[in-house]
Amino acid sequence: MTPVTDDKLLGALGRALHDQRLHMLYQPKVRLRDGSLASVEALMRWDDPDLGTVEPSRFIPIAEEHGLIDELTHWGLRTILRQWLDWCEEGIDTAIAFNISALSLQHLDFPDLVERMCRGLEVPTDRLVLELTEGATQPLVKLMDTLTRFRIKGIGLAIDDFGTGYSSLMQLRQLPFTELKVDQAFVADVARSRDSRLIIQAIADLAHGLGLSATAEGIETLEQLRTISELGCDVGQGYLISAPM
Ligand code: G
Ligand code: MN
Repeated sequence: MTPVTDDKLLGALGRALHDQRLHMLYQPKVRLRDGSLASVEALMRWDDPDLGTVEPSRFIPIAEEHGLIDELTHWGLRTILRQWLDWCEEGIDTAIAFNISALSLQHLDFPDLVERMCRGLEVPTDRLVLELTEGATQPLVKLMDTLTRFRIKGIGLAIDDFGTGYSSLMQLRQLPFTELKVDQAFVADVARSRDSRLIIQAIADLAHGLGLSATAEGIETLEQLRTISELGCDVGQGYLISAPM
């Protein structure tokens, strides 16, 4: 297939949003202690009739760059909150984790907007977890302000892909996160690499020391599952447990 230009992708993304052709998949995160459902992570998917499947890693940066990210975020939030209501009616009461662009956090009224959306649909705010990728994109003080507003409203905050970006331990200590997600690169290596095992154990200890739960993502084998449990992770997520569905 010929490579698609950003411009073409941007146009197609705008139309896909407008025509409601994006959808959401959900991947369970389970407590390693007893296998119970801790939460589900919502993952955006875009299957375009002309372009085929476009990965979020491709279309999110373009949406961020060209001013479509807020619309995408609002669509995502509406979608997961409605999904939560459907599940609730079926008797499934789970927290839903949603990936947030650092750009969305720059709007000071974003926490209020999220709360209003929850209220509007009568979804308790404590059933929502926002996953943020590490990396300082704005001054710590401002980030602290925004994140604290979320926590006051009862919304959970996970730091995603931890250990690969420029993780600032200072940020981790100061910001009010509730969950730390060990990047899947460490999990992928866990059987072969003593270093990765040491790092996962250290991250899990760090998380617990700071009062956060530690989640390992990208678990694909039984051996990885066993090892990350032994290293102290609380929650697991990955194809072995369930692919996004
Ligand atoms: O950045 P974040 O951790 O939110 O991205 C999760 C991505 O990883 C999703 O695109 C999801 O489909 C993918 N994923 C989920 N479980 C696994 C897994 O077990 N192995 C691999 N390689 N990818 C996974
Ligand atoms: Mn995530």
